Amino acid sequence: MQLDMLVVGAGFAGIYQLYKAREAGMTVRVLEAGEGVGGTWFWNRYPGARCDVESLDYSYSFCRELEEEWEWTERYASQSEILSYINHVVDRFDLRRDIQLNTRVASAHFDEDRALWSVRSEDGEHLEAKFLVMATGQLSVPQKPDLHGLDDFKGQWYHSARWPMEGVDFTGQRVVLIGTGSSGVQMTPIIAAQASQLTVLQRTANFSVPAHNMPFTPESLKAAKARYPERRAMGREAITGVFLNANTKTAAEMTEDERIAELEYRWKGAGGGFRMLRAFADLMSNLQTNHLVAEFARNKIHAVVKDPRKAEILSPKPDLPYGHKRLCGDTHYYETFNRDNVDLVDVKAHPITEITPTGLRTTQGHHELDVIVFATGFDAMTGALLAMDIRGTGGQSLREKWAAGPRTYLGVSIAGFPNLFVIAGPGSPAALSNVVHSIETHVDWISNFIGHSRSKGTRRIEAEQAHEDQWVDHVNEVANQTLYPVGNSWYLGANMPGKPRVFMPYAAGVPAYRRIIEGVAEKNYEGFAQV
Ligand code: NA7
Repeated sequence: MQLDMLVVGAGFAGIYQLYKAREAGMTVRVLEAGEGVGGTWFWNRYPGARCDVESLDYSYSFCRELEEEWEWTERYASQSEILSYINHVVDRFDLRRDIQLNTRVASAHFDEDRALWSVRSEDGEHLEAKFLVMATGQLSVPQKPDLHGLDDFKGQWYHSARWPMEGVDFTGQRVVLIGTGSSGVQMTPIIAAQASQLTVLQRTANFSVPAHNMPFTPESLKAAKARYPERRAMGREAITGVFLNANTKTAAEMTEDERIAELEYRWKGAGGGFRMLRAFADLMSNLQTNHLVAEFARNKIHAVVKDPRKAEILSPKPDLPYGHKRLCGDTHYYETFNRDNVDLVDVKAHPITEITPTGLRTTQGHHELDVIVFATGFDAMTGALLAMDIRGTGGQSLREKWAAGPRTYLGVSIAGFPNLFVIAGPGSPAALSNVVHSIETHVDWISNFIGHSRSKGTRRIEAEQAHEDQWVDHVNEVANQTLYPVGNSWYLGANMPGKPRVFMPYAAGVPAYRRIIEGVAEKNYEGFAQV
């Protein structure tokens, strides 16, 4: 079958790309590996799974009626509510008929003579399309440590990103949870409330801020919706694509009292979550300012966690800048360590040595267990793309091209891979932003470019190598002016053994990025060969 466009992935990105392609009168199909739509929100069903961007922002903005009719129930939406929303969008715009579920793409090869992408699924189905859009998500391939003995474990084990549909009942169980990123931080209080014993294995202490999640009342939702256009406009001009009431002053421009008041505001009710990252204008560029915020957070942990040993383990070390890893937004995470049935092990100091048939051993001792939960994250940003055998001109494989790290032009296009686009790809600010906003920006831009190409009758549109090289240099240059490229975050691929250490997102922020890609479009898509 030959189509105008094939889209891989039916999460937020693939669904909107389908909508736009349909609107442009193209023949289009979305291929999705899961048995339902939703991408990351389909797979990540672990207890407590919740978005860390507010629901009013973490939603499509392309349709005012959709914004008006959908009733979010909480400030931060749960996984199930987001999945319902996505399904609502799919049905409301009659998109389901062009989404093919249970179809995992194995390969995509560019046929140069015919200027077509030839795509095969793992089941052997073959499809062809002029344009191929990768909407495969940044966090879709789970990372699970290869622990000796797991196959012989007599209990159950689960990964946060492949959670059983029917859920897991931890009542009366002895549980070990490995990993303290967002997934681990969100799960901990919920598992602790059910399990007879929960032991959290932490490798690196992470910064977490109370999310202050709360239900909307009919009045508060109505009031928020009345200001929706203004809210969206503020989000577009915010560095993260979401309004976080950024402080425009640096820490040095404020008095000690003002600094403390600013931090307290962001820690307490009106603040919460990512607002903390906008406490000072120079938080991510000035180490001294950053230390101030980190110290404030460490003091908060010590104030909440009664056992000084646990508090110390939970406190991120001073050499790790605040926000270099994605900040977590929690609900009673630190308080949970005051429970008698919750313990904490520093597995950097006492590494895991093996899984035994009845438990897990660290260099400190053996834990008898019923359940192991891996909240160990993802092969982020490149994992899903490199899982497929993608080949461009001259048979060049993407795996080879990206062997030393991902290279894109503007985070959407790859030299040597014509008519292929990546939504929210490496080299774009998506991972550091409200990703739904970044997705809409990309899909609109890609759709305009494809419309332009179709109206001109060009066969191939493709990033030029020199422009890609310049962009990669620019992304690195910007990253090196920040405190991000420190530590072992998934932004750097450093959570994956053997993955090249490259800072993948574009750190100049959403508005600066949008102005660049709009400028490129205005100059007849500068940096792209169009033949
Ligand atoms: P993250 O944020 O990548 O967190 C994974 C956690 O798992 C992190 O604490 C890791 O420690 C830990 N980890 C990974 N491998 C191991 C091994 N081998 N041993 C012990 N601990 C390990 O993934 P999440 O799913 O929590 O969140 C991903 C994103 O989803 C998040 O940023 C939000 O955007 C939503 P480390 O820090 O690497 O030492």
